[in-house]
Amino acid sequence: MTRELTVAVGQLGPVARDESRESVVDRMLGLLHEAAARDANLVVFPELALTTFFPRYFMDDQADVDAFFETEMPGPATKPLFDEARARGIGFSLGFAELTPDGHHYNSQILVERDGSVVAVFRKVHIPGHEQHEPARPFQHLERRYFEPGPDGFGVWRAFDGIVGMMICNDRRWPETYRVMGLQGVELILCGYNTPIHYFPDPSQDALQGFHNGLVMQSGAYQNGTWVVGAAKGGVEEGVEALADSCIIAPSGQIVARAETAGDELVVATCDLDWCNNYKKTLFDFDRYRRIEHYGLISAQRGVVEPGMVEP
Ligand code: CDT
Repeated sequence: MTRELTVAVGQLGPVARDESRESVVDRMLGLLHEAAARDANLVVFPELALTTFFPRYFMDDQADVDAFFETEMPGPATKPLFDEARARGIGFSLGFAELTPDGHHYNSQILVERDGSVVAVFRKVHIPGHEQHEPARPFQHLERRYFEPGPDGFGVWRAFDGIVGMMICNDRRWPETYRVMGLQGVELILCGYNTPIHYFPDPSQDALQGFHNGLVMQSGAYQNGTWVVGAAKGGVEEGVEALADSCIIAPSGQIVARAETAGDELVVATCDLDWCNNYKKTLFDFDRYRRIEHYGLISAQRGVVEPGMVEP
């Protein structure tokens, strides 16, 4: 028995600040239909897919912020996506800003099975950027103002005949993200992202955005013997250029499919989940080779403590 799953990335190009959710969902439905025509089992859409990447704007009035958040999923604008996916027997994952009934704000990603049932909602753990308006920047990155870190960590779920996990954008840069899921046997990690090309704190990284994107996801895939799917919102959105380069990465670390444009585009690959075992049962047989007695600092300490320093 092989466990082959055909996975599609539904990469999105720019979403204008005044574009309605209904219009974005229409674009996503177009990609979903194309995915169904290509016999895909699952479509992965980007982080904060339903609106423009609003953390680039400083907003003082919480009502203006909350207008970018979803209070229900599905809601009136997103229900057609749920209905159409269920009708066609195709699953999907979608990034959205989540406002919970008790008032928490998360940067979230939902996973929906082929029968329309909700598998899980993951909440982004590593929240990048800054909290206050920084006028020197050409655009803001105020995720730390608008989102709380997800309290649930990196779970995995039995779905799509495999073991599936999620991470969102900045989470993909941290090796702990993959390893925590790897320790739960993850076989397929789904990641939506919005990555501006310009990184204000160190513009020397601008030219390396594509390299770093591949570097982190390919090494995370290889070192944990898992498929990794990266879904971008790319292109020039409200004057800010964002990385595209959506891709599907095998447990070998090889990119097997990649976006060719920075716009709405479907990227498809058939993923054999049994390929994971080539790595999980050999070089990265965790139970046989890991030396956890030497890894304590990773969860005991957050920042760097150099020799001679007292922990802050
Ligand atoms: N959305 C997101 O997490 N973006 C960050 C940008 C860099 S930090 C300002 C990323 O890690 O791609």
